Amino acid sequence: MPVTTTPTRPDFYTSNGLKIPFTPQYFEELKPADLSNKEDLVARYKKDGYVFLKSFLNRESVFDLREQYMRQFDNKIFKEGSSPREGIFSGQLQYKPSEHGLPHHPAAQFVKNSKFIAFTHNPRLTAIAELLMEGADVVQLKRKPLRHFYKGTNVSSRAHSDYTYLNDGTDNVLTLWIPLGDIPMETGGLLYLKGSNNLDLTMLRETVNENGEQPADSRPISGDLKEISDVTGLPWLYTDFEAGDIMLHDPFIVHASLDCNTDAMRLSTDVRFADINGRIDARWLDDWRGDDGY
Ligand SMILES: O=C(O)CCC(=O)C(=O)O
Repeated sequence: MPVTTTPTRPDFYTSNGLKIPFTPQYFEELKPADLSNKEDLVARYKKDGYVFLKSFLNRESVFDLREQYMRQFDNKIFKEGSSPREGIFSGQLQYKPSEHGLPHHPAAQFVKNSKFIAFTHNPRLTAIAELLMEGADVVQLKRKPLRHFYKGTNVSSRAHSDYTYLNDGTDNVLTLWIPLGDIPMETGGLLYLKGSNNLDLTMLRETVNENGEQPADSRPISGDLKEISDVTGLPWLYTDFEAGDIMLHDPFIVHASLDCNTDAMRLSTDVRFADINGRIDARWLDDWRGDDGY
């Protein structure tokens, strides 16, 4: 069982190195849903664009997978006296963050590993996706990104909505975000912009870009989470994720991650389901690679 303590919060967090103050204006705590109340789950998903389920998966099975992944790396990346299962960073990188998921990188191999495939095909994951997609027959998309972030790199997921990346097919798609280990806020917790499932993203993009940022990749909205919150007046929903927790979200809600600032490395995957009767975006039919450009 995880040891739950009340964390001491800093004055601010960072995402991609940019500060966002930890105040009620910018942050609101995410509330878990009750798995036994199926009607409420479906209603919440429709209204809020997400459902948060605590301890949905077996904690040790999550750490088993974490260990399998971490064992592919040289011992030098692990802090002396720690185990690959814990995944505690020594401060010495084996691969640059920009190499993540390239064909020679362990992440690109791992998404084809039978243990990863078995984990992501857990029938309970399919069943909860089917429930929230209101009984649709669903297919799991083969492309399942694996994210691995380290302390001190200031690399995290910029604010985006999933449909931007899946827009050549049905929008009846659901994402399951699975932390592969404990991911409290300071390890790079995922954040959801409250109510952004109903937001006009075109306007938001224009406003944010007018305020200065002209990124090379136009798909993410911005790395500046404070600015997004200032522009929309919406707070970011947060929690300290524990191994076994899952998030389910629709393709429109805006989400982003904080920087990893702990020795514990931040590992997660995204598993997506689409309505089998819709057109499936062909870019998502093959294994994820860090350089596939999608
Ligand atoms: O794990 C993360 O940081 C977010 C991943 C994500 O949102 C995505 O792949 O769409």
